[in-house]
Amino acid sequence: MRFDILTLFPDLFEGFLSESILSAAIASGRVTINLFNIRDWAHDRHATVDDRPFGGGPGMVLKADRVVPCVEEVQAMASPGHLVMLTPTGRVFNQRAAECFAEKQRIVLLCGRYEGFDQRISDLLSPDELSIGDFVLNGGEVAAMVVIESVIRLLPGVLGDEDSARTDSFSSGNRLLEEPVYTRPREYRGLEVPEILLSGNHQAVDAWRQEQRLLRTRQRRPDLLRGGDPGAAKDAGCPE
Ligand code: 6GU
Repeated sequence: MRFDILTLFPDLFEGFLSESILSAAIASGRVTINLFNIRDWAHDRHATVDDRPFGGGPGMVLKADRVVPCVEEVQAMASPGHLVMLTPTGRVFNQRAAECFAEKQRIVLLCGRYEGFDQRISDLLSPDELSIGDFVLNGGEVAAMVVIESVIRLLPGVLGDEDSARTDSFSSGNRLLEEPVYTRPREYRGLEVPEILLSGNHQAVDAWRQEQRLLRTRQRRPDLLRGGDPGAAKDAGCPE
């Protein structure tokens, strides 16, 4: 799978991409990641990528005449990828969208900064506009890392334990939060590991775990048990 990242801050990705699971996925050839600096498409003397918004107001706007040629040239380097624009005004990314993205050959991630992208970038390129939640970041880079990490860990051979990704909370077959887990020591600061986990009775352990998942979900995320609130925000799901 190939990712192309278009950003004004390619250096932000260095530490992220050198993390062990990601760098192993890259080293094994399962994943290729290319970084492009949008500023390289600014050919004026000051390498301008942004400008003041028409109509006034705070902040700066990313210029269409820098971003559009950048996306077009990067897309033309190979069979065009699924174009994702990271923006707080997009549909909300979720595990279902990650599962869909994991089926794709190539994803192109466009990261913005400042007040936003000139609207004509979306009008011309029709990207899949994605947000990672209802909070504001300084730019799309951290959101792009969220997308990349959640997708790569679903690719075959990337995680050591094959079914650890499939049993995750929010994966297609599982709409419950995960149960509490414990490891040694059996007692820490007066807190004991639940007796049932030490019983050696696998059936009883499985039953306890399932009950804990339900309890936790009912307490913390009752929305997950209602199976989707019709009034809720539009989430990303599967694009086309
Ligand atoms: Cl994708 N970008 C920015 N700037 N802020 C966000 C976001 C994206 N998702 C949530 N907040």
